[in-house]
Amino acid sequence: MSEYKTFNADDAIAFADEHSELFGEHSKLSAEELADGDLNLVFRVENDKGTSVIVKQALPYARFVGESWPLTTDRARLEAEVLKMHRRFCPEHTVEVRYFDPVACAILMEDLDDYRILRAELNDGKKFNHLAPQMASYMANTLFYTSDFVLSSENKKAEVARFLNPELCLISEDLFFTDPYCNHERNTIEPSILEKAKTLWHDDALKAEVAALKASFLSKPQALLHGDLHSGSVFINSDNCKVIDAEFGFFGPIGFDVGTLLGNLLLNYLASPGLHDAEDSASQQAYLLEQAEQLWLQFSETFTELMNRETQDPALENNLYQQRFLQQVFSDAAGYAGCELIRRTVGLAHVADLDSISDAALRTQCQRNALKLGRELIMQRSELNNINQLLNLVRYQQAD
Ligand code: SR1
Ligand code: MG
Repeated sequence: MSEYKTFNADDAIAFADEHSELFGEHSKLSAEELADGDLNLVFRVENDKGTSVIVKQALPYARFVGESWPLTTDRARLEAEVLKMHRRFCPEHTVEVRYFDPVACAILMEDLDDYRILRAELNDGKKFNHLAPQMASYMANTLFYTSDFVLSSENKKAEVARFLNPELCLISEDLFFTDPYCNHERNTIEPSILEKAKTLWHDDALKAEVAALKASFLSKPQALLHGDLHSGSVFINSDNCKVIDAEFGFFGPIGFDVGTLLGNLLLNYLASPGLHDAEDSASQQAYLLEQAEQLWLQFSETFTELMNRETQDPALENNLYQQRFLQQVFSDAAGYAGCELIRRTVGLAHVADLDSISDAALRTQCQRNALKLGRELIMQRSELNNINQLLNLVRYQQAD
């Protein structure tokens, strides 16, 4: 392809045929467009034997808003490069990129057709005990091996530059740290919680803490993040999890990935009473808190082992420093989890966990709980010494 053109189904077939050894007979291929939801065009291309691949193309705008929101197609390169890098360090839990075309801004990747999106599974009340250990392993490996503990100073700076992602970072900066705390036209706020949302706009103590979290997001290039590790970016089945959709990746604070995922477990926890009957909700909530606990414990255990064993920089081998580093990641993660709860409740990009609660009064109560817990996590993040203290905050918080 000599110039960028938006793919139709035939283009996706031609692209898959040209760049995949799995196929061969063009005439026997079919393509269906999948709903990607947010930003891109996604096709599943399949042959008559049921072998399939995914073709994902970046559009020059944000798909779910429309052409009025232009967006760089270079995000496809960033996504392909982040996924390749993460797959180097955690092949089990990162989707495989098979080919990237920089002109078409299109990626050919593994089809996870025997997996389902984690968010949909959790909303259906499904439980997977491998979720926490596998995602902890994904985060510990991808984040440790792209950090200063391993990369040389020179190489790290080159990698930070290679993964600069200003346009997509700006989206996160606005949607996480700015819009929910003012009367922004991008926000979607249900009338029943408008008064609660307005209290955020005038909460200076909270806004000071959110400013500190934003400053860290802007200026703490600790590791190559996934950058959008919510439960819609994780595919799961009865054995395994795989992470997709890394177009928001950049070098940022490790706690941002950990906190985004933790925040999504907590969003599902808070939505649970609106999605299930009392007995099922109690059981789902117990499962989610156990996963949240294990996610942090296993992440910190693996990260600690890696720091002990694999640190290359002699100064960073210091044990006390390493403990402090991890404690800071924990408090960052608590804060970013809080931001995720708030922005998914009153910001632009909501989640089905809360929005699909059909009983309006219950939905309002769950949304209020999300705002309350979000605030507590942000405000108390530096005083929380361990995951049990954080989970107690979750268990015992009640909305006013
Ligand atoms: C305009 S993009 C809105 C949201 O979708 C993505 O998946 C990110 O979470 C982003 O904040
Ligand atoms: Mg996405």
